[in-house]
Amino acid sequence: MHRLRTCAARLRPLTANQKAQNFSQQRPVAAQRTFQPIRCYTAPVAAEPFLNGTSSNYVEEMYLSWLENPKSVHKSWDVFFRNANAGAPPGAAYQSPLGMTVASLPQAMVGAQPNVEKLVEDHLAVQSLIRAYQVMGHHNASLDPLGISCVNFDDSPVNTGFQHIGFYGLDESDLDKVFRLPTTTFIGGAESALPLKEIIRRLEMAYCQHIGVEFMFINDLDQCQWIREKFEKPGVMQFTLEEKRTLLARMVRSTRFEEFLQRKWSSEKRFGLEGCESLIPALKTIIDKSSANGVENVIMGMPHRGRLNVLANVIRKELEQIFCQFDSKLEAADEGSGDVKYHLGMYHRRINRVTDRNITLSLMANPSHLEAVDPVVQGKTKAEQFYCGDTDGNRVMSILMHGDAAFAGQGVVYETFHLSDLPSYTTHGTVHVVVNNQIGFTTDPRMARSSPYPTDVARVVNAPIFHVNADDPEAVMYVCNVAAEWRATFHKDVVVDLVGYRRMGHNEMDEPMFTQPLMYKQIKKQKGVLLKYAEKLIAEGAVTRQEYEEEIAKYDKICEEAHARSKDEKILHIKHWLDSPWPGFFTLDGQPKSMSSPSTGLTEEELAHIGQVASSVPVEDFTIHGGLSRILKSRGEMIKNRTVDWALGEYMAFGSLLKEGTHVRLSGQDVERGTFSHRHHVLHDQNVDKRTCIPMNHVSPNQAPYTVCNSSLSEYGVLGFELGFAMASPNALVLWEAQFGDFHNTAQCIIDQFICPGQAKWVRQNGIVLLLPHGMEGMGPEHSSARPERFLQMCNDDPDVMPKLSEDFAIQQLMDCNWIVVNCSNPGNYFHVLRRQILQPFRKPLIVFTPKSLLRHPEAKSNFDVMLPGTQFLRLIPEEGTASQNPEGVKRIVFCTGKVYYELTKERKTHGMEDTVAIARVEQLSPFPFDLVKAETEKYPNADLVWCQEEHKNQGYYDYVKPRMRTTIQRSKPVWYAGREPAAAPATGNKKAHLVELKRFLDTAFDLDAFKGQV
Ligand SMILES: Cc1ncc(C[n+]2csc(CCOP(=O)(O)OP(=O)(O)O)c2C)c(N)n1
Ligand SMILES: [Mg+2]
Repeated sequence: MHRLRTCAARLRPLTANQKAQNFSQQRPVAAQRTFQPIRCYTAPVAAEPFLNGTSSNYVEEMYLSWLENPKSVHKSWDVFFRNANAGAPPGAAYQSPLGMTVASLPQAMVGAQPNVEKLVEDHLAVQSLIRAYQVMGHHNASLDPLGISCVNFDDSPVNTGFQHIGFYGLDESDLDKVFRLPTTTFIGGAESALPLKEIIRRLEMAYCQHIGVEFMFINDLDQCQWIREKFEKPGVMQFTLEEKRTLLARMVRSTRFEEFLQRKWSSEKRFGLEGCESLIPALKTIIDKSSANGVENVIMGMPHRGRLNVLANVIRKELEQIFCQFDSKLEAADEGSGDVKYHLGMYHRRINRVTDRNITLSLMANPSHLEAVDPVVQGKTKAEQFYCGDTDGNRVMSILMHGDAAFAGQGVVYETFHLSDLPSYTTHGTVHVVVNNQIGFTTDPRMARSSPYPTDVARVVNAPIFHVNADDPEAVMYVCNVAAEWRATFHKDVVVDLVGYRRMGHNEMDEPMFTQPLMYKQIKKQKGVLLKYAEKLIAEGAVTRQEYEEEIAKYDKICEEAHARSKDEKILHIKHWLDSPWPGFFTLDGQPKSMSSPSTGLTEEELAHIGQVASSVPVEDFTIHGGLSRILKSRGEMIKNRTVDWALGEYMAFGSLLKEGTHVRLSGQDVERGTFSHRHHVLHDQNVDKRTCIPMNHVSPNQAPYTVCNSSLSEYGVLGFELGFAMASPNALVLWEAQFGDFHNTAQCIIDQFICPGQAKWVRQNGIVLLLPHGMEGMGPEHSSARPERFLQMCNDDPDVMPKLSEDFAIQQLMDCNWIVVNCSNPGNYFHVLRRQILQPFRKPLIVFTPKSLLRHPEAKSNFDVMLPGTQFLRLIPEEGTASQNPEGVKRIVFCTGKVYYELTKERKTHGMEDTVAIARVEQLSPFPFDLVKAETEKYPNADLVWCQEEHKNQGYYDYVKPRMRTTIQRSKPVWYAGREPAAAPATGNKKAHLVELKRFLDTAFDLDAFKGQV
């Protein structure tokens, strides 16, 4: 009704001035023609019988057209608009035009003349039909090369096609009638009206051939128009001879590569691309087009299927390097476990032959875990954009490939999509290509997803989805061109769904007929896409058979020659498969440039200066919350007293690194303020909406930028993203903080598959920092444990071997480990370990169990003295009190880590045992400080040894620490346990039980007879 009213208002008589304006105006473009509510609702045109709510749109179309050219509309409408403009009273604007007899009408209009209402209805029907094609045409597209389509639309009616025109109130007699085309279609090309028959034919061509376009859910009119134009305009799908020949050559390479591997290594797994060979020209098209649009760096992620082919024919890894991977006698030259050939990454800079521009292509190494690499690719892409100042993604982009089953099934796909438009995480559009072979291992789509297409997940971010029959390489090339252009134009994600099949089993050894007999009978009959395309081009005269055969022979020869060369390769260098080189960071043979760790301390002035920034508001006229003023004031007091609490310790580390030129990025849920409201890195003006200030960016004029960003509520996606970000450069401190440490388990795949073994599998270092709030504080089973036992269990140091204690033992140990696990008991040590992460000459992941109650604990503060030049991170903090004065008299050393230290010291005081019990804090759990534990145990010859932890016995650190302590003391004494008993849950939900447990294990720790008689 609203639309009718605005339309009616526009039909009011125009003044002479308005008329002049209107006639001289261009016809407004669709984007501008939004229907603003106009307040002239009084125009009483509702009395015109045919101007009902649905017809108003159509009438308005005609009216605008009539304003431009009165002859462009039917004569009856011409009369009507003239009358209406002349101010005809309601109900009187329509007159049967004189002279419009049946005989005088064009043939197409016969029948319509006496009934204008019918004419309007028919036009509306045609509009609905056009819209139906745009919305649902893809249901009728011929997407499946096998013709057995597995897409299930729940029998929803698809009312397109000649046979369904009755649904719209049209019939066969209307087919030759000419209808005006609405502005929401481009099928007319230069024509503004077409006979219905032609309208349908063109819509069928646009929407129901080998391309199915899904886009009408996008809630942006410009974007919809853009897509409509790309697919509806007559003649868009035409290619030059040159383009066709290039496409054929690419198909030859893609197909013959797989055939070559099959011939040479028929019993090796390679997860070939047969049935979806057009993936290669698809990717090449996206890259060519993007390169032409200015992209210089493309970062890709993909699963197993067709990976070797992508390496060979898209990234252009030397073929001999690929072929030699099939040689089982090849010896590994690098340290570490390495990985199978279809997981390795690659980095290559070359000239794009089509655009003649430089392009860097990298394929990220990935684990078997499907889709896990998606956020990692995004993070790496974001970092590359960040470091080259590419704020809109014009120079760096990502391409993600997916399997159909994995794309629909893996939640991380959704998590990654939801990062796509967040300011601190967007990569300004990713092109997704789904290798949709309509099967996942042995499972049919019907059993693998509840949505019609595997791509429906992309709809949540309004990404257009282009389904395309992979057996039509030209259609594939076309949609890939459009996808690349879409990204360049709108900087948003887009999906290409390449519908093909899988000629072999899941891998080349697998028998698919066990489970998909009919599908595979059909596949066996299916002619290969290369052959089909070659025949098409030969028939068209685009190539001769001889040229085609020569192209094949040429590529086969390339393969054969590379194969011969590959036999000379005796050693496998995983280094050659590095996806993220760090030029200049290592020596030429990949070693650290030095093996010393400089002091991580700062001068008094630097500490005071950063402290001052942390306790003030560095911009004018900025009103902060009263509570925050008090926090800043108390920070100021601490700085005056040369002390830091946890938040200030972190501030000192970040601020100083930024000042020294290291980018710092802290990401995670609510990190800007801090889950525990201790951080406050982003200040909010209490009077101006969205006005914020980040004091950390005011430390020094030439400092590196500080990024602190609240993330989406995702762990898997966001941790993967930050890991990728940290991959791009060694000169950044990238930290991910879990809201509570236990939530890291929803990102377990990133931890287990990438962070822990990344260097061993892919010779690639990474300095990511995980901040995991941890501690038993009576908060129940959740929110208590960051699961230290899991991280420690995955450390690669040997519990049973006492390492050689050389001078550079500490740094050598760090160099050899797979990650560093720490639990700092004071902010000074936290400050040092963060700075060490950047100042050490290599990069290792750092896992930090961070405190909760210690954030505000009056004793958990550090003096500037422990942060001055010459000071450093303490891997172990020995007993420094009374007990250390008279070591002979000490009866027990309690080793512990983290917050329980404060509970132990308090209890010791209560028991008056300061001279008989020493307490040592293991701050760096892994790599284990064998040297310092040894020194501490040797210092107290008469003491028994206790490991005390607040966690349950089967959790926490005990299982990791005990064998290493035993090795340190050559098993000369037992290592007793004081802590909670084994349990299934990390903590009790009952506060009282919590306190009883605490008292019990503290009593044990200070009962010198507790372990008497035990062996
Ligand atoms: C997270 C995860 N779960 C299970 C597997 C085991 N797996 C390997 S391939 C595969 C089927 C994948 O199907 P699809 O995504 O369609 O790719 P296709 O193999 O068909 O190319 C499965 C289930 C895996 N690799 N990763
Ligand atoms: Mg599949």
